[in-house]
Amino acid sequence: MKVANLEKIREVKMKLTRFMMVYKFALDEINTRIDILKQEFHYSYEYNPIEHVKSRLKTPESIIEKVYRRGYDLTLPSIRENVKDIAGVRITCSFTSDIYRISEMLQRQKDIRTVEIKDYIKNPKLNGYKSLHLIIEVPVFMSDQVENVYVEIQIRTIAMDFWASLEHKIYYKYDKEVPQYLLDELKMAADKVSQLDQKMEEIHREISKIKEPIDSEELQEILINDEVYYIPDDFISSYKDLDKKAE
Ligand code: 0O2
Repeated sequence: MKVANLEKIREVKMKLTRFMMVYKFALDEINTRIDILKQEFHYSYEYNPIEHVKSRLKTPESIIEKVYRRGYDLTLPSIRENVKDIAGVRITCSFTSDIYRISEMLQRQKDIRTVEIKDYIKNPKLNGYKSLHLIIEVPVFMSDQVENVYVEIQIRTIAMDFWASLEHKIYYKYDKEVPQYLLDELKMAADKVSQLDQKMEEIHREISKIKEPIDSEELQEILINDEVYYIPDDFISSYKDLDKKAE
């Protein structure tokens, strides 16, 4: 390889590394916020609405494929403005109501700007695909400047995720030409997924009405990071005063 070419590769590599790094930081930022929401829910309500979180950076090949497909300019400013899913996070929840709860909690954060919402749950795709997609913009504080970075967040239930993973595999197995009978079967499976999600939500609502028997000793314990903190009686007897001071 010619020296001039090596120089060019080095320069592209440097520019692309810095470009991609910012998206990695945006993912770190969002993952931390999701983790805080998850922990807060766990401590406050003893309930975890988030089953798992996965994040990924779009590969340079996949970025270029989208740029060509959509006819964008192959420059970094154009990619930054047009390809809004370079940083992607997928949140899997237990129930449909959790999806909207998580989505609102994220969008309410003051420094997050909601750019776009695609609600494929209220308006599923024709093949049966369901998921809530948000494009948000999050600030990333670099050493010399703040960069506002687009992140795509997909939020779905475990059942929706199960369906989407299988559909994705089938789609690529058949090189995007899936036989009609399989498309029909997938659509039927998607309807079953919706029924299952609805049923699970109903059962969840029913069981959350049931109050568990309370042990007062245990109730006076706070468990944080596997550490048990005991609430002194004085805190409880002066609770009203404590509350007033906090107002
Ligand atoms: P990857 O590797 O998952 O990121 P486009 O990005 O141009 O394809 P658009 O309109 O910009 O499409 O975005 P949209 O509709 O919000 O969907 C983008 C992503 O949602 C896809 O990313 C998939 O992850 C998921 N998705 C959308 N429709 C379907 C579907 O019918 N089946 C499945 N399994 N997933 C879907 P990418 O870019 O395809 O890939």
